[in-house]
Amino acid sequence: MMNKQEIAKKLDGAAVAAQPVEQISLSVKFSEEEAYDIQRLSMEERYSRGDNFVGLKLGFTSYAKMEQMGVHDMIWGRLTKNMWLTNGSQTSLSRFIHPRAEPEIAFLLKKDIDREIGLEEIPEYIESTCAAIEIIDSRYKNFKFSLEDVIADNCSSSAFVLGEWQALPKSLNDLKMSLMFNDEVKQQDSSNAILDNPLLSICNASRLAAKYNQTFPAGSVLLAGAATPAVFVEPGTTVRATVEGMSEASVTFE
Ligand code: OOG
Ligand code: MG
Repeated sequence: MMNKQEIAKKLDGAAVAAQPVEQISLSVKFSEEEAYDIQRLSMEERYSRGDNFVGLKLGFTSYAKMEQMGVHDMIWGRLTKNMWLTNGSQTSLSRFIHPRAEPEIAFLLKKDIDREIGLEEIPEYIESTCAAIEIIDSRYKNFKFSLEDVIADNCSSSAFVLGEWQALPKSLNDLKMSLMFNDEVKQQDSSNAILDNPLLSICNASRLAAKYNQTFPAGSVLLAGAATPAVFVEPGTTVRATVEGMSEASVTFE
């Protein structure tokens, strides 16, 4: 029977080698709380190699994502410096197992979040916003997992790209969001798909910060979660995420 540290090392090893592993929950039962411990331990492996925490991501904040993956609870994971790809850059598919792209909205924190905050407090905490691409790459075979499995696996996060930061508008509702592969629209929905209001992702992140006794420091990036289902990336694809009124995020896979 593997302990939490062993599971963390196994998942970290799968990410480093870009080789998938069996779903952990098929052989070991563990709780949601234990899953977050495993996530923290596996991220500590990365930090010990010189990588750094730069922010957090929420997952399953839209029905489209919940339905696609069969998981119906909001989750959160950690983003690191090595996951951050320069907007407009090229990256090699070989560092991933079976990457999928999703269109998101990102926020930049201007003040530490260490307690639950309400919608009316958001301008005090958020510096700016932008369009984003998240590249998810489950370390599990066939992208199959339970809620606990995916939390332990840092919520499938593997890379992200940010468009240009811009001032936070009063509302982020009713904005058309698209995911494009080489100018072909692969997915499209309204920003309302994210929690009915993408700004609520900030309140939800603050609730999680309070629940897990975490501080999300000023300067952190927050990914609000995908508005649409994720799409497998193929070689030779320029992936673009657009949010109406914002500059796009793009990355090319070789
Ligand atoms: C889990 C990550 C979900 C999102 O934006 O909803 C996520 C997965 O789908 O593998 O990042
Ligand atoms: Mg995502």
